[in-house]
Amino acid sequence: MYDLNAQFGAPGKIAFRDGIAGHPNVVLASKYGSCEISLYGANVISYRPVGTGPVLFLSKASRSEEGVPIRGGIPICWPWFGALPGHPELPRHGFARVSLWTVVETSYSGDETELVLGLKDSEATRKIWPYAFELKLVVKIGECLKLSLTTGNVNDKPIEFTQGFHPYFRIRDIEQVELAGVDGAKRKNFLKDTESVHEGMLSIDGEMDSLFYPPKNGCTIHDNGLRRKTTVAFHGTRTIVVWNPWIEKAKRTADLLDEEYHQFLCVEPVCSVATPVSLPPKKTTTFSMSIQTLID
Ligand code: TA6
Repeated sequence: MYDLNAQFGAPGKIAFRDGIAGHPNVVLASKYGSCEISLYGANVISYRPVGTGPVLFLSKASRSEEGVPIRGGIPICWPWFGALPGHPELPRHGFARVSLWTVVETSYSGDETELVLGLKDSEATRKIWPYAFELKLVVKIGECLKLSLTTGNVNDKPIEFTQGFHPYFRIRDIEQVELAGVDGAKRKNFLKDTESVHEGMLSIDGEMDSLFYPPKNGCTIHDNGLRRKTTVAFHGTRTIVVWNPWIEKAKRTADLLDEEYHQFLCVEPVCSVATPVSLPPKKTTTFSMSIQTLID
């Protein structure tokens, strides 16, 4: 830990400390607020702008174990989102969220503090996904929280993958929130296997697991309980998954307390769930998201 603070730390801006699954966490601070990132999974486990409470949810039952994803924060789903077709034996949402990322660099200015994390292929990853790759995640905290995920194809042939940010947004109560930005959006309901066009605001009154094609590259969670709104903007995709497990699925989820479904809503920018990204040799592609919480 001392070495990381000596090499990458900055008093009052960037600090490393003991974290999840026995690996370091990094705390980033700017004049607008702070966030904390686990090197395990490159998961932004907390974000707290000045003047508001925690923006992200972390389950009290989340297990701090190698190989087990963190239940909450912002899991990085890569190189596949959901299940990998034809491979039910492989972990959902890929292996990036259960891998140990390395610190590439840190920096700060008057307004923003930035962390760059990296992940490359290994013997373990090549066993389940037989390609070389270079991943880079940039986390930037300023007036909003920005994440950008860059995939580098270091092979001499194209690679195909899907990806997503899977943020757990903390709310006062699931029955007191509405999602704006999906009015007129095509919707694929994964639970009923139906397609429709959504009209108006989206409220949650049961298990929700749907893909939406919002007309603009952003949507806003209005939390009437906490009287705040969280805007999620996304670039490099125009699709989001909205998920809440509700009562029964929460009970079946080992690393979630039965009543915790009340306290979060997942609004997940996802990239090419229907048709994978095809990245030519030696090229890179970047997919990004920004989050801003304001009093509503
Ligand atoms: O949020 C979409 C989703 O694919 C849901 O179907 C649900 O499985 C959720 O992700 C959580 O997945 P996890 O593997 O983290 O339990």
